[in-house]
Amino acid sequence: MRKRIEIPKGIYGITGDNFSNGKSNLDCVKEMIEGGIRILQYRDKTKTMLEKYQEAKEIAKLCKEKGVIFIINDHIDLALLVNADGVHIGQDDYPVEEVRALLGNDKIIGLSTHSPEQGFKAFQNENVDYIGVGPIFPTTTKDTKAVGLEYLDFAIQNLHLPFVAIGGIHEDNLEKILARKVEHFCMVSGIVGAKNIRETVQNLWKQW
Ligand code: 3NM
Repeated sequence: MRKRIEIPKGIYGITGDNFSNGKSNLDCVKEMIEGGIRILQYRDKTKTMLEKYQEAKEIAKLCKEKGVIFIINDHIDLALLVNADGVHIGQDDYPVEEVRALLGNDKIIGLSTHSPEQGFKAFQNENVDYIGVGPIFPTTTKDTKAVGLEYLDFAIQNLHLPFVAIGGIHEDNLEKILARKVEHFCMVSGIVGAKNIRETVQNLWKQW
């Protein structure tokens, strides 16, 4: 029986350079880390693999120096090449077992889930270290329909594995998430799109 690898609690940072007003992913990451982020996912849907490799390598180095857990979105090969701490995959990516076989037991695997059924299946799979629960509110960052707070409430009550609340979370609805005392939450555009990323993250910690 594999024991799940724990992920740091609090704010889970994700890159999103189409929201960062021209700031590079690396610069956004620097500011997020200054703001106190302890887990960071490299997510980029526009660059070539070579560009992603070059950028992720830099970010991996920075995360290692700062003791920040570094996760790669989608690309298992890239995660291995830059020696990331793990990968985050979606429902349409390779099966979790295959990804686990490639990565070994010591890497983190996160899985996006969008329904109680998907969440429950992930909970029963010891190869999944944590799941994403969302999108809770409508978002333009990902092309998936919002599932609402109902799935988050289901996860809180039934899914005894770490989960990250994600999707459409901004200052104006954050209270609905924090009131539920979630252990992990994520904002992409709300953080990388902020004028001052470091201060925004620091304020989020205060509110959490
Ligand atoms: N994954 P924002 S929602 C990357 O539900 C991502 O799995 C989601 O971005 C999921 O905070 C999402 O800008 C987008 O809405 C989150």
